[in-house]
Amino acid sequence: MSEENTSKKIARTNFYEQIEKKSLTPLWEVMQNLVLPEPKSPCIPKIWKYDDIRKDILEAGDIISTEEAERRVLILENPGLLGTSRITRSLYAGMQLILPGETARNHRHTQTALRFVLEGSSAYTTVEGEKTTMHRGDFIITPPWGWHEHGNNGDQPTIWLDGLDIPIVQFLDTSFAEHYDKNVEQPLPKPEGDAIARYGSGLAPIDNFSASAASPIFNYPYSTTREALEKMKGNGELDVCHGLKMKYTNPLTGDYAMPTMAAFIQLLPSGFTGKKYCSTDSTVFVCVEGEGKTTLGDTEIHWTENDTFVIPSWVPHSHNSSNIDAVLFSFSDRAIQQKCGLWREKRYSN
Ligand code: 1HN
Repeated sequence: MSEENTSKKIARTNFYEQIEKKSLTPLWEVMQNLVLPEPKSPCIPKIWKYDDIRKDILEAGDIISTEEAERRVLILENPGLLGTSRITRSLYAGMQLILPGETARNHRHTQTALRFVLEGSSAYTTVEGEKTTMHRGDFIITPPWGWHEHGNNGDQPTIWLDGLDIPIVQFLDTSFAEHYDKNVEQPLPKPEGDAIARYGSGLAPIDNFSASAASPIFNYPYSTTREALEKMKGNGELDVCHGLKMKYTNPLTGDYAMPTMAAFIQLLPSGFTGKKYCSTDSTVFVCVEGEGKTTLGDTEIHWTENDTFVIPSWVPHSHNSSNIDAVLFSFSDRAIQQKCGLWREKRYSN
């Protein structure tokens, strides 16, 4: 180093020490880490095979009750985000088990939750005074600050995937939570099925309602979703990257069902070979039906029923189904990204 450069360096080091005491720090030393030319997520692509983790979730049923745990969940923690309880930088995901005869008590929090049911048909969740039975493939939401509790009246375990916007709420320092009176179930002023009849039948109340932050429909049953996909499949062109991909919507606004998170369902017909694609929303996928693979450069993720996998922001990837139709559920933070004008996607020509 020249004499001039050495003295410059010393002057700068001294200056940094001087300003540090005043809680000042030079932008020019960190700017390239703050403003990247394109996204570079610490999130790592990863698959959780259901066959493998199901055993662990059931074993958790032997070692802790819902009463002790509040919610019996194994967090799907991204290996690139260890110790943060995150599956992507902005999202939390976990596998929840509720055993026959159990309840998970009523509480509410500012975090929005979604549930995607993987197994069982005898559990229920109650959201804001309406109960709904949980069936495989149902997409269920809990709005921010909505009361919710779960139970299982049948004789089989029920397992579902939870997705919450916990890291977003953490980042904004807006977490509030409270419990209902211990061991008291919330009142049920609405009969089961009221929300879907009132808002999910192409109808809406003519007055005395205002669109809230989340969709008034809180269970989007798989039976309806699957039938719609089947009907649309043979009609119209498929997207070259996504096959037939639809978003779950709030019927009152046409927006995503939740304010921060977006959720999707897609059908890849048998033998579908998707084109390469990337988007800024790191995405969690669940294989609902069929099997296939997602290719990311040299990495291949092979998925089958109930496997959960994550694709990080801005990583090019392509989906392929096998010789049977595949259905993928997915969720991401696209809803909040789009509201902030941040979301981008890129389609590759090869
Ligand atoms: C929660 O309320 C549930 O209600 C699941 O099932 C997972 C993770 C963190 C905070 C609250 C539930 C959760 C959660």
